[in-house]
Amino acid sequence: MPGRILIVDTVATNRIVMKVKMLAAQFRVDVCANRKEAEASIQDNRPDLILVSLGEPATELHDFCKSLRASPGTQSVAIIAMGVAETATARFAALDAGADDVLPRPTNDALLLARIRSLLRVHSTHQELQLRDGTRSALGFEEPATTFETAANVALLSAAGAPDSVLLASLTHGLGHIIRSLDPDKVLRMGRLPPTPDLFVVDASDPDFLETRFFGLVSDLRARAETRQSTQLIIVPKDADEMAAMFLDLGADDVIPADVSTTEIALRAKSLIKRKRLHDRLRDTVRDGLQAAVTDPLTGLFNRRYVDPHLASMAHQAQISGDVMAVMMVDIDHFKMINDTYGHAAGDSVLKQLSKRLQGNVRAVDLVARVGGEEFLIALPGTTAAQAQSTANRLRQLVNSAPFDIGEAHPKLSVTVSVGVAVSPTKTKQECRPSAICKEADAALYVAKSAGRNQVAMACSVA
Ligand code: GH3
Ligand code: MG
Repeated sequence: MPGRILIVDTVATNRIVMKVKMLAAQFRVDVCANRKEAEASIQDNRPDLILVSLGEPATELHDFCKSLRASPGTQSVAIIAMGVAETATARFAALDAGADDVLPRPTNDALLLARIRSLLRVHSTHQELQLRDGTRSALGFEEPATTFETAANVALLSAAGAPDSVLLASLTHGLGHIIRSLDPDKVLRMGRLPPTPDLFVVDASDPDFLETRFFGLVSDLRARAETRQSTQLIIVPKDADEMAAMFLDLGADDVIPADVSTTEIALRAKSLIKRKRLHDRLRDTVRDGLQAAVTDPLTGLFNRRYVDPHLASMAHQAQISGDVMAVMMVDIDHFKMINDTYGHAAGDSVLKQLSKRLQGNVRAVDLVARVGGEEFLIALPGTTAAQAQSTANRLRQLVNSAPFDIGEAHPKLSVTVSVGVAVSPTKTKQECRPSAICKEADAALYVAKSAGRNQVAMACSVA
């Protein structure tokens, strides 16, 4: 995983040693001796992660972290603070200012590198989600309304089955959420854990316990579709750096030794939940935005924007397999009259019901899309002209056979459709251009309309 690391250290030998380590691990490295230099360097080359040690007074470090977090350009950059005084208060203050982790000196190299890899993973996920969100905005979709924040779901998994009561109490108090205590073996056996926890706190601090059992648990939670996006905070025994590194490489988001204060554990849990929520929100926004981009809000069918690339890939498949594909254009007859006579709402209701009838009576592989006001396109892969003609007639009769409900104020309404059908060229003709097939289907629809409506017409090339 390539990444750009900025080393900020007031001590020259520390800078050199750290630079050698980072270069050996294949990272791109920038080095600065103080905050001012660092700020200039960040302007030129934004790092993915900052390894910072600014000595005393600690306020310099805190101010630096806070300013990075406050700026939109650097708020997601990972920060590891080093050389922080080894007291609970000093560690807490650095984390509270915005550092992602505080590592003591001298550092265990395996742990430091595992920590960096883990933070870079999160950083790149964040960047990717932001990028996609940017694309969503660029496509012109509105910002989503901010939703009400519900209580987080936290699960505590403890080796001994029964949770450490002090830890449970401090998490409950510190997070203000209800914590579910679960048996790790049961979690491994269970297929589902509704509701899916936002955060798993795994208490692996009992030194008598088999760590491999927890390694399996962490990677299993990371691999399952249901819990893949949940965050994981692992509590390991004191001085178990190799174990901590292993957990991070298996996908844990945060690993802390058991001797840190319970307030620090709660603070770290809180920031993991916050990050998970932010990522969930970005993911939902992107998904909803993309969905909105390709669907018609009235009928829920795909729209024209979706049809073009879909037809292109269908045509490509048809060419490879030598199969034919068919395209139908379906248009409601005298729809304007429905609107004029019964109102626009009645027209909308017909459009919705008709969409359901069409969608419910084709195969799962067929695509039904609304491509105009009262015009629908149906693409049918692997379908010959004869099969398409009979499907078109079946759909036409299905519309005509049962009247449409347009509200209590009006009697049920009989509706008819006209259909134009075209198919792709057969194998011998080779090229299959979707736009040409659609054009032929359009022309056939025109023929069906001219011939009196409520009928199916085949394109000239297949008639
Ligand atoms: P033809 O049999 O030749 O297809 O005639 P038509 O009346 O169906 O076609 P025309 O193109 O003259 O009129 C289509 C009408 O569809 C006009 C337009 O106001 C209406 N329309 C387009 N989109 C919507 C919509 O979303 N809801 C409603 N209720 N009406 C729509
Ligand atoms: Mg019409």
